[in-house]
Amino acid sequence: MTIAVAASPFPFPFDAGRAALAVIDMQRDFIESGGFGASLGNDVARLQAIVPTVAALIALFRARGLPILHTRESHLPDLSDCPPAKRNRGAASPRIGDSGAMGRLLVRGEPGNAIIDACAPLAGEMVVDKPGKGMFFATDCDAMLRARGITQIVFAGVTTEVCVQTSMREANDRGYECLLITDATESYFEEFKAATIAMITAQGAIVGWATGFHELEASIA
Ligand code: TIU
Repeated sequence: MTIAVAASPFPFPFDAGRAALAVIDMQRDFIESGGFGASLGNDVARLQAIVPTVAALIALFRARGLPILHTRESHLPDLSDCPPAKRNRGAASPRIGDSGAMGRLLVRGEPGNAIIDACAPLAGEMVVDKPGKGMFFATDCDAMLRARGITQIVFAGVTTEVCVQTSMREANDRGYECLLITDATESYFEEFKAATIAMITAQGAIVGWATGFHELEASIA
């Protein structure tokens, strides 16, 4: 059974039996000072503002007993999964793998690579480490979701135009229906968030749908 959730560009046909929440990269590396995002010169305070809404969205899915998948952008300590083309990018030093205030930047297992406490996964929830910006590249995400019968993905997390949008586009091409929760995602650049929402919903939901947390909550709570 589907529930019509008010969304742009038209109602999203939410089916609780086929839906999962993907929480993208709510990690200290992007949200706290001293992490990877801050090392690139970004203002991490913008991202901190959405934490309560992301936590509420996670709580909504938990209350409904619906599956949740958390991702972490991370690299192996030997950086064998970090191509030089990625490591050498970015005007600023330090780079991925260098030491920062919360350990080595964007390296798996380091304090800064952890998901923030407010969004921490519970036992039984899916947690995926991904070396790319998209959640499907070099991960088991597709198999994990298909094994659970998931064909719809509700997206939250950071950053809107980088890892969230890349993951949403990857999901769309794999046949998933995608719904972005606009107040549960954020960018370091206000204009990039707005542009992302506009471009994914354009052309009749060419990549997917967008709605606010309260619209989803009102429909499925
Ligand atoms: N820099 C930036 O905006 N984002 C990333 O590098 N990764 C994610 O979006 N997770």
